[in-house]
Amino acid sequence: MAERFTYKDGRAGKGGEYHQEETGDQHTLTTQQGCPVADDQNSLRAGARGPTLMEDHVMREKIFHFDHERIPERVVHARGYGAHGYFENYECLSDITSADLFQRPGEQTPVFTRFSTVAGNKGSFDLARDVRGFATKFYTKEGNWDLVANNIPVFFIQDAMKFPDLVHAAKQEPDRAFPQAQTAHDNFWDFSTLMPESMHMLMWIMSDRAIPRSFRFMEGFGVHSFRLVNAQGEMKFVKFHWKPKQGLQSVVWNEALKINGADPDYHRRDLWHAIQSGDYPEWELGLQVFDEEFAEKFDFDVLDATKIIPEEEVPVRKVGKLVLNRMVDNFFAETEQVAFCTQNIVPGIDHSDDPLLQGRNFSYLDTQLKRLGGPNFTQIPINAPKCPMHHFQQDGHMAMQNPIGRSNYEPNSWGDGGGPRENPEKGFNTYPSHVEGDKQRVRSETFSDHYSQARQFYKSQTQIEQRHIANAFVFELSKCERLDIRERMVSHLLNIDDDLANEVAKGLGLAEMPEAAEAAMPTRQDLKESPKLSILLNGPDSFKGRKVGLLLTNGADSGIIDGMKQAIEDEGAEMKVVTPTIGGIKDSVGRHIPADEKLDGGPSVLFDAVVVVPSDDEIDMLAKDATARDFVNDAFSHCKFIGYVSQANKLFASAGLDQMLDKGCIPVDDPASAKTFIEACRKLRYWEREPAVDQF
Ligand code: HDE
Repeated sequence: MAERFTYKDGRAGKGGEYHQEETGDQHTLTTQQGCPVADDQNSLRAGARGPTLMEDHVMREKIFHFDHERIPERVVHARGYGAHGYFENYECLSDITSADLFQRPGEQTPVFTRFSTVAGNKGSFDLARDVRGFATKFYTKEGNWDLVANNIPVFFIQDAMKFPDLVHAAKQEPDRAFPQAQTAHDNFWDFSTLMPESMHMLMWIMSDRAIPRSFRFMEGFGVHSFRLVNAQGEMKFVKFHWKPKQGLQSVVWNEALKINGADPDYHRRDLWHAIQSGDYPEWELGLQVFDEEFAEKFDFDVLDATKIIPEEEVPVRKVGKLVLNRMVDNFFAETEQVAFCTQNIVPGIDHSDDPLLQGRNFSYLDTQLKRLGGPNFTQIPINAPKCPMHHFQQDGHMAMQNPIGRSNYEPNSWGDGGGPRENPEKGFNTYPSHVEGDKQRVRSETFSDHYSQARQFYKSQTQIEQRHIANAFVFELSKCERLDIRERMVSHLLNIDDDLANEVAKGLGLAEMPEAAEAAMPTRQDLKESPKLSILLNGPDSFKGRKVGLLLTNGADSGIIDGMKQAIEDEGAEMKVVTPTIGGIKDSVGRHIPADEKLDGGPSVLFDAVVVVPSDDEIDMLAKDATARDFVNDAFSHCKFIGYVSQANKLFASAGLDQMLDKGCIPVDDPASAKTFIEACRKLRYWEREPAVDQF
């Protein structure tokens, strides 16, 4: 079919049989039926001030279509952001899997990745305290493989049967329809404290993992054990990991609250901006491969999605990299309509009997039927495989790819050999694992340790991170109206770590310490710490890809601006100029420096580090300005590195910081010190400051 016109970049436009050359027109507005529109401003009326006529097919069609623009949002993970890219193999993995995409070193497979928050509605803010989805569709030569992952390696529940309850409890409460995009309310904590299996996950979502600096700086985890099967039919279990090459980074909670006000699209904007400016984010695909023998002897059940296998016990083998390098052309068509599904797997990869995974295999397809309106959503370009397809599935709503010819059943004897036919060699074969047992509704005894890994996670964190976890529990539980729910959580924490329980009890002002919760199994004290679970121990030691906000006034020293710009660029970071008005400033040599943000639209929470360069002439004004004071106060209390020239001392004094300046506040009066400043920023935050600014 010929397209009526193409866009400048060669994409096909809307249209049918005719080329634009034939119609000679690609500018005239038309209806969906292709009828040229003469007037798009006025509906058809009987008289200039009379009623609109039913006959107005142009207006009726326009409003009819608008009325039906929305489709149901995802029941969870509604707010998401996606990008295209590729996955490239480092090596051939034929020893462990026959999956075609893993056979040839250097080969690239196209992918689409969608990141998301879980609880909030589509229009909610990005920096909710929440799990992040990290779903990737690999368009392989043997069909689509979807790795539908999260940025946390465990889950709240062990059996899919509890998923609706979990999601109901986490989302806004049904009578009042708030709070939006947050777990800080009674229903969530009521449910989770009644479900001890959620304890390990609660530690993760109370940690800084739940407030990532951006999608670019977080890990991804397939969560469940999957299977890899090689050409000889040998099976190994595997856990999938994504490791960000940019390093791990999170924000602090007070910062997250403020970012949500300053830029609710903070994560979206970050990904958009990085990709559009050619700074393509990369993740390495890591495999934790283990066999049945390991599974038998491991401390926990590898089918229990509330458990990890520490990387120190089964190292992560990095087998390739994911590069995201192209934003979508149209958000709705791609990011909104993409349909990930755990049941989309390819020969060489298989499911395990994890009861959560088994439930997921039903849920995704089911929910997508409703969301996308019929069984043919696999024909939407973002969902369609890029490999050849031959099947006899037909008809249904919006069927776009319709078979030609007479045969629509298999076997048949029409045409050349009567194909397509099944192919036992090439086709997907389920791994023939041996299972037997009575049909019953039970939970395996091997799933009953709910506290040991929660403790291991907590113990593996640095002191700063441990304090963030305690603070997060206190914040969330302080939003619960019911005292008994707050107490119940502390009773669980007593089974995890006494110090943590005490900190939280103190933070909540509990009059008495409750009894420890009854535990199905005692908490193991002997699990080794796993440093890989800490964000701070796995930082990038680089400031690449980060942003520095330069607060400038008229007359700011040109040498310092230039030196800083150079040092920032040399590091692969980015400089953003913040000035009192959006018109920018004139620096000390009269040069116009354009602004990226006006001061009140560019608070310091939007930057990884800040530099304050006022002039003698304008420092008094700046020191009186409440927004400027917030700028430095927030940067300071969020433990950011602050570069400053001596004029800024007046601003620090009016912000009440002059007596508190520490080694994270670095004078940059000498242009050569810009380099030292940026080198210091590689630590990302000056955490040593935190005890001084966090008193409760
Ligand atoms: Fe999901 N999940 N999930 N989930 N999930 C959905 O599918 C579900 C779970 C994850 O960007 C839904 O198309 C059940 C774990 C991501 O489009 C739904 C259970 C993990 C996304 C669904 C889980 C995930 C979803 C909603 C427990 C990490 C967003 C819309 C048995 C490994 C994908 C949709 C995207 C989305 C069901 C648990 C990741 C309702 C029943 C564990 C990243 O089908």
